[in-house]
Amino acid sequence: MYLMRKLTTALALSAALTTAAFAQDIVLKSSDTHPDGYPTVEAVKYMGELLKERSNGRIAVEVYHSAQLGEEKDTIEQTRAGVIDLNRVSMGPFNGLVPETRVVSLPYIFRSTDHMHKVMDGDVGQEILAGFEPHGLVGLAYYDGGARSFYNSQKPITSVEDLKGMKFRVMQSDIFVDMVNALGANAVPLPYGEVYSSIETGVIDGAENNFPSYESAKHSEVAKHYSLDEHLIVPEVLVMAKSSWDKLSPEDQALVKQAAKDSVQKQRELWEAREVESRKMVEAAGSTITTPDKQPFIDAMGPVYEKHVTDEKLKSLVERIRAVQ
Ligand code: GTR
Repeated sequence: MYLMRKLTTALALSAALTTAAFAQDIVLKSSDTHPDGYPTVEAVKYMGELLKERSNGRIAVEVYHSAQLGEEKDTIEQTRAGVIDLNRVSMGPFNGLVPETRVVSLPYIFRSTDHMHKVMDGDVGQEILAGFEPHGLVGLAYYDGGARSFYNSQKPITSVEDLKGMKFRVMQSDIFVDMVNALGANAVPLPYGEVYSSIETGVIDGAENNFPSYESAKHSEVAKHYSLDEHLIVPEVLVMAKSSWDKLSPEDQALVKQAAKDSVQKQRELWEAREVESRKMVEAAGSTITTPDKQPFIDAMGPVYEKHVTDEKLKSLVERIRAVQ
């Protein structure tokens, strides 16, 4: 009898635990190419903390940093397939899939980070986020990715002329290929994870990125000449698999959306600090920074706009972005 009672209690207890584990716990798997501690990684972790707290522990986010789930283009496909729930990616690799992302990938489209914030926090930003939906994704929020500039292993760049004939890695998008070609250099589209060894072995002369990426991916070890031409300000985006989103109740969808939104300010603060810190680190480690006159770089972008800004939707987006003060 005693044994029976003990057994029944044990069974009841394990059933309760199982129900709790299966019915209540939602674990969202999230991907990022950057290492632990990077502002985007920390922002998604923070979003996870908010979600856990606000859902009384029912919803958790697990961040797989350092490209553990693959390079960005592959993780985008895995997210569309619902294998990955959340993905923090640059807008660049979306250019072939989501036409709305092309406008923010145009060189010098934003005058400053402040201008970018105003645009992305407003109607245009919302419209671009909505552009992900027909492609199996839900756009949740934008993060900062600073300004991208060229760096290389060969020589300091002080003018557009210095770029002539050099080979630079770009993210996998036709816009970036044409951007580099318009500057008289040669573009090599490659996944992020292949940049270091490609510079080291001389397959390419350099790449282009912001200070935190240049520093954290250690590209600064193999390409010591950084030129602050700031040709791209491409926002980062946090997307969710549409299939994972659809599995959530409307209440949980609202929680996810709000937590993503609330992580934006946190990311911006972390980003601002990391930009300064990374710049100091690379300078201390021997990188030299030149500041070429930007105007000739801007002037050289005419053909890129002529080729890529052809349909009415994109034209009007460009105009609306430029009109934001
Ligand atoms: C970084 C960005 C990454 C990735 C990388 C790249 O600035 O945060 O998402 O796109 O650039 O150049 O591939």
